[in-house]
Amino acid sequence: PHGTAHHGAGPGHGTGPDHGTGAVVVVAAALLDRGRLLAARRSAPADLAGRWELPGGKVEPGERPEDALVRELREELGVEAEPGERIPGEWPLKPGYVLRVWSARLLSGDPLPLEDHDELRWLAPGELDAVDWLDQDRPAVAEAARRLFGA
Ligand code: 9L3
Ligand code: MG
Repeated sequence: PHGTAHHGAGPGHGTGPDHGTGAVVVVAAALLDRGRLLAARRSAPADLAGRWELPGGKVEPGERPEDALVRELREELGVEAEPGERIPGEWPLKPGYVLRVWSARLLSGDPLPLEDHDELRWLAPGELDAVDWLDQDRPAVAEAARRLFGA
């Protein structure tokens, strides 16, 4: 809504494809409510189904990553959320895709697995190992937990 994003603005200001590396940025939320972190179990595609992730998805061309995060949480979970800090780091996904994570606060709604997930769990800080995270998400969750829970 505030004009055109700059090319090459660097991390945190990607416009779909990251102009530094050419990789598509996938944003995911460390969504917090009442001191717990939301984990979502993927229902698709087949090779990822049954594994748990931080919810999110691909940034669209021209879209700001924080806006993509809000859109994905609305589409996938039916909630309104407010992005907070970027969790430092970037984690490789399949070739050509990288994962970046933001903290987010639940503003309204009760998350439901509306799209791409078949189960949700709110994890207390001591429960973060209770689900089978995607390999790709494991280091991102660990870093988010360090930042957000001091774990
Ligand atoms: N992915 C991995 N970890 C995550 C998310 C949100 C996504 N926390 C991977 C799964 C897909 C790709 O990124 O291969 C695109 O995600 P989506 O648009 O299918 O959610
Ligand atoms: Mg998704």
